Amino acid sequence: MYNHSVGDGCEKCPPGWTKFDTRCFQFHFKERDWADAEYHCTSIGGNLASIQTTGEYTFLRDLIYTVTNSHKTTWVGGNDAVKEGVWLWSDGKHFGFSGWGKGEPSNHGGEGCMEMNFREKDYINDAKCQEKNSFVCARDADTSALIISHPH
Ligand SMILES: [Ca+2]
Ligand SMILES: [Ca+2]
Repeated sequence: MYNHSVGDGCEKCPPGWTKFDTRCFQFHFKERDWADAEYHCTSIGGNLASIQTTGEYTFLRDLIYTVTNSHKTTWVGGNDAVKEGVWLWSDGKHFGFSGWGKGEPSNHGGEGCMEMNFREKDYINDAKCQEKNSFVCARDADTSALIISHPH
């Protein structure tokens, strides 16, 4: 099943991924620590999701709610595990995010990984990377199909 939205190009997502803007997203219910979650995402051609816009954040909230029927706490791709206070996205995109929950990132007890829906709230938190959460992967939509099926 491909999600093909009119007006945003011809990029497609593989089966099981949901398209938003130019990327494809996939929620994983199985709880893993942050590194194992990122490793799993790379094994299927993506990374843990970065959050580039408030629109993407809202989309992710909705996606998680649709899949789990709750605002389940979920890993996304931000971390400052390499260097305290220097937040990076695991997909290499520039980290310009500022939508943290109040008082976060708190680095409480050495927290280094980003989770959304902290305590099922509309709240982005830094948590200990060893904790196990569901997670959401993202990858670029496939533009090769564009060349084959939609020459222009
Ligand atoms: Ca930290
Ligand atoms: Ca925190």
